[in-house]
Amino acid sequence: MAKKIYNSVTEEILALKKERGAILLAHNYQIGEIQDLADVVGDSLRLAQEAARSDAKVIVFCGVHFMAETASILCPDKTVLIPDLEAGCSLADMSLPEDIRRWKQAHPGGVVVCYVNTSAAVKAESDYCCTSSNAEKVVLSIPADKEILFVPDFFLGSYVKQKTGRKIHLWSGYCPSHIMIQSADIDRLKAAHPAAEFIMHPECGCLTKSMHLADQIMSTEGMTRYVGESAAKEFIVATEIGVLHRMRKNNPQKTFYPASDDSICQYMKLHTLEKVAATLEHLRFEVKVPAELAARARVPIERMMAVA
Ligand code: CIZ
Repeated sequence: MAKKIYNSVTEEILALKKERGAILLAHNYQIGEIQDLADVVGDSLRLAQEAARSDAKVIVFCGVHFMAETASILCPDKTVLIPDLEAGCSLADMSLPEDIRRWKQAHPGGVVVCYVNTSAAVKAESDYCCTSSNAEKVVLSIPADKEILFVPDFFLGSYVKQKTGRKIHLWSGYCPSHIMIQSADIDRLKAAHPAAEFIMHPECGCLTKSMHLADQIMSTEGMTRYVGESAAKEFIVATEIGVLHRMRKNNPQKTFYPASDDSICQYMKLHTLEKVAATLEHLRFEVKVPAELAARARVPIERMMAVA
């Protein structure tokens, strides 16, 4: 059959989405063009929940691999597609299931809390999952006499340790995009924009040095909500720069300064409109977590959802 001719890639995506009965989910760190076409833009948890809630049988997930896995775990009957299979996560790659097994052996009785930025295989070895928006709540829900093994993000773990005062062992993983943000960037921007509120993601490598300067430390979902509600007119935003698109779009009267122009996740930026169109046309590339692994990985995710 002859390939249909479309006037633009946008038109092609919208037509194919309808034809396939698909929804398009975009993470807050996606390029603006993808966010603008998405049915839902959000953090990984919100997107996985939307995937589960939706009637659509096909989910095009514009985010990184572990996020598509979480969607597949929560909706095993749906087809979860990712436009570029190379869209991985360096932080998620910093912990492996065998690391967790060894860590648990070294700390018998320890409760493993894994950040959402982990593979399904690591989640399957964990007791609780958490996101940056609920990590504190998840940790506080664990009996106070338990030691906690927090994996893989060192900075989020340090923040939660400080906030909760709990005995937490930290893994030494980090997000290469967030560690691009340095304390010197914050000092310079605070001096240049004294009226701006400074909002910071807990994955930031400068966390411990700049934490006392932050007006808010929160997840990307928390940030996008907060900037709409705050009376402030200017914000210094310390996270991956993709999130500024939604902030600017929803708040045209406000000004947003990225804490660092270098805080870019190259994996998130692998998805393009052309690849989204190809995904819908060929129904490729599926991310499917095998049933036995998914059943084990679902346990810490559901515990997190029950708490948060
Ligand atoms: O859960 C997510 O989407 C991540 C990794 C960060 C955030 O704060 O949204």
